[in-house]
Amino acid sequence: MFKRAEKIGDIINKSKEVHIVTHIDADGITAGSIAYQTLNRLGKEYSIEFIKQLDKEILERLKNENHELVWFTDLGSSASTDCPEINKIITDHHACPDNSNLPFHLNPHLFGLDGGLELSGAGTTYLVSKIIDKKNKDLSSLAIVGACGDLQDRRFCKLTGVNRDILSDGEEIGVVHSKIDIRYFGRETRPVYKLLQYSSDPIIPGLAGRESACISFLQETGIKMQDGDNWRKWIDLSKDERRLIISNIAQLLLNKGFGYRSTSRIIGEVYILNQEKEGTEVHDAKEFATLLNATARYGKFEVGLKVCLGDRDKWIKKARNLLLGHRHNLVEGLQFAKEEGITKRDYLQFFHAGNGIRDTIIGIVANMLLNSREVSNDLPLVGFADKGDGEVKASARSTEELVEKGLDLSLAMKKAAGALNGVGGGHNIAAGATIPKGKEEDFLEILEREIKTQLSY
Ligand SMILES: [Mn+2]
Repeated sequence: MFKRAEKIGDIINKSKEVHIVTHIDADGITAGSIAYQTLNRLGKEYSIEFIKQLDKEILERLKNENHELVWFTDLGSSASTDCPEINKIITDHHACPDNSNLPFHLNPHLFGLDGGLELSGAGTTYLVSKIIDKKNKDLSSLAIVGACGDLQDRRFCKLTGVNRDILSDGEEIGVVHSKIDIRYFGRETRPVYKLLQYSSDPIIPGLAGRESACISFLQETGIKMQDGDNWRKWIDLSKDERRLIISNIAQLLLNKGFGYRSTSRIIGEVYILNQEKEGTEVHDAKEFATLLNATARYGKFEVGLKVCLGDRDKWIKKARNLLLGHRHNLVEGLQFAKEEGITKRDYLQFFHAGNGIRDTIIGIVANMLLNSREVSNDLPLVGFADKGDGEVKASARSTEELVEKGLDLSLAMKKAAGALNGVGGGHNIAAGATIPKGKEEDFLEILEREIKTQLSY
């Protein structure tokens, strides 16, 4: 892998002008930012664009734009053998075809690693950046944010694989550190009762989704929720208070018959960006990733990019405003999907949001639903959303348990979409596809057949 990264570094060094093409999610934004900063420091001529997915039209346009070099980050692996006219390099971690082991292509899957877990798009891009110049080790913090954005800590409640080496780089130069703490989202910026209310993985029985129950729980535990007019956040609590809450949550889970496996998931590693101010969205890697998800998914590419490049003034304010909208959209989206209703079939469950949920956040909504108490998690969940222009986006989300049983959504979505003249792919636990509108039923049928085959091995 390092040889391949070196080779790609050489290609970059020899080029004068490089155009970066990256994905709109948090991993894509951090990956693109690492590439951007790397080229900036090399004094290259460079530009960047953010796209939802790489399709034939975009490839055709890129070909006509005649860039000296195109650098695909957090995408491009599925199209690595297409359009040889484009002089390109790829640093991606999505599933890739067997014949794509090419000198300009860096992807953990080509080297026997699990790209869904051990290295993200930002991490893969970081490897090239670091090989170009050791000074780029400061960008390791962005690679950690990217890995968290892609939930790469989910299986072991901590980052593993090459992600661990990247973490070591960051710790070595002091830009990031890890610690064991509660894994729920919002340690730094949410009132404690909100952190409990939105808990998932594991869901806290009786508390998740219930604001007043969370408030009573904290009162009964003897935790002061406010400090003057301010709501106390998780980071404002004393060690003893934190310990007490964690043990009471564990007790709740055990009383409800949850086993050690889910109970132990309450705590795990969290990642702190040392140079950021405590209590801001960019101090905790998971919260940073969510802030980024509120930008490019809504077309506000520049906002995410500037925040990654270090702006803590005008652009982070814009990002915070977008985050309010993003939160609102997620809550509405969840509500909308629940009202539409989830249809269960033999090997999958699905909902169709039509125009009710943006195609760029349908995957996040599907994942939140699958982790909520209202939806069973024994079947993968597919969410559809209209994209316009006669196309429909399908986002599929699964669980670690199903992956362990042999489920590979990337393969299944690719096959089902391919059979209908669409495109699909991603990771075994999370994948997406674009298909012609009106073909949803056919798509589900093929997808279901494929899932059945995978699970029966
Ligand atoms: Mn990614």
